Amino acid sequence: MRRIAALIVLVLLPTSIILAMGFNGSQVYNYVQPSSTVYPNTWMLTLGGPEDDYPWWGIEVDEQGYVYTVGQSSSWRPLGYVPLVVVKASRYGENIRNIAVYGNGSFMGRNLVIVGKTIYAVGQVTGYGAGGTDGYLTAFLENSTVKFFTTIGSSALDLLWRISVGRDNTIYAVGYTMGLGAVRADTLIVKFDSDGKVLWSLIAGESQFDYSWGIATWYNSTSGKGYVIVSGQTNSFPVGGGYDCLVLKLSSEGMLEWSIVFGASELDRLEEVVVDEHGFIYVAGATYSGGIPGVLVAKISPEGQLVWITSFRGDKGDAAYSVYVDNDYVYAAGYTESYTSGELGGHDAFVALLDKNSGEVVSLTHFGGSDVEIAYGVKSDATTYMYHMYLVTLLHLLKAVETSL
Ligand SMILES: [Ca+2]
Ligand SMILES: [Ca+2]
Ligand SMILES: [Ca+2]
Repeated sequence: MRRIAALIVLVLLPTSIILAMGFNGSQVYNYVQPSSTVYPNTWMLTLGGPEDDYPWWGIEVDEQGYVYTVGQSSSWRPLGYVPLVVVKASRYGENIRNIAVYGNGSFMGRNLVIVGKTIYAVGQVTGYGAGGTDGYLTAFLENSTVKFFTTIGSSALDLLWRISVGRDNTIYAVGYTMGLGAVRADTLIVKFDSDGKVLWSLIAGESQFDYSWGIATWYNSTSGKGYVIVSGQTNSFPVGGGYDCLVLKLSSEGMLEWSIVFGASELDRLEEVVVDEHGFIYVAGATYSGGIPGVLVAKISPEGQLVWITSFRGDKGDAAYSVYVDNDYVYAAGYTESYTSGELGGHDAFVALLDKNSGEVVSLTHFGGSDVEIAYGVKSDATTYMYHMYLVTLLHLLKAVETSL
């Protein structure tokens, strides 16, 4: 990375400007589809109204096994604007609580983490901040108390896409900016304390478009050093052609440790990144061939060496949006048009399990109906050997699925 610059950019707003409230499922369409012969050991929760309602990348499973996702609703607009919506479900698929965070602008809820009882969410907002679309971080409780709301951005397009928790409950967020001194688009990384104060922020990129979508943290207990890893795509540093995959590793102080770019001749991009307990990095995204995407998953050593790359594709489009790692497997989730069968539709969500050491695909499960289903997030609960993923259709805010392996 030839150009990486620290900067201080923030616009702080009083927390009272935005509001939150709970609502129950009776105010929207809401149903749980129980286990069936088509999907044994599976539940599916759908929440939404007559307009478009989306979940995005965020999925969390807390210590009690409750599942949380974040998204936005066009069906339910308290002040006329799209709110951020968090949906809480039990591990059996019951809708426990829904929380809307709203104000005089539209909130896209892209990702969330839960620290103790506080829900932290990032995304992009209009009507607040420095102009146009800005990124934001907000923290709130299940009882709808907003703890803080911080925007970050410029008069141009700025957004925050994913977050990760670091040591001492620090929050790292990643997105991209087209202002703040960026050349075209540049990666934007921000570190906040647990009260939403910006500790540092930086942009990274070069002359062309540089986007980052994923972020993960890792603490090396031997050295006592913390790290943050970011994944995305760049065409400022072409190695294969078109966009190539980008991974940056920085210290918790925001100093660049290393960066790598890899890819083939067409569009290659990385979405999410996770780190295992030994500091190995797993990324998932898409690699195109003949204009058709295929699934891309890779493992990278703590020193920045590629350990393995697995890509698989059918004759139609397949891509991953999410990756997770536990003691046994790497999980990649996304959508598939190639690996569908039977009464399932032509555009289904999938979860693939890969061997951590070899990258070999151990299994692939797909799920969906006749319409479009996409898995945007995946988490596993290794203690009971279940995995959770959530899916989206055009009309449904949440479809969470739990399936035994
Ligand atoms: Ca802006
Ligand atoms: Ca750039
Ligand atoms: Ca490429």
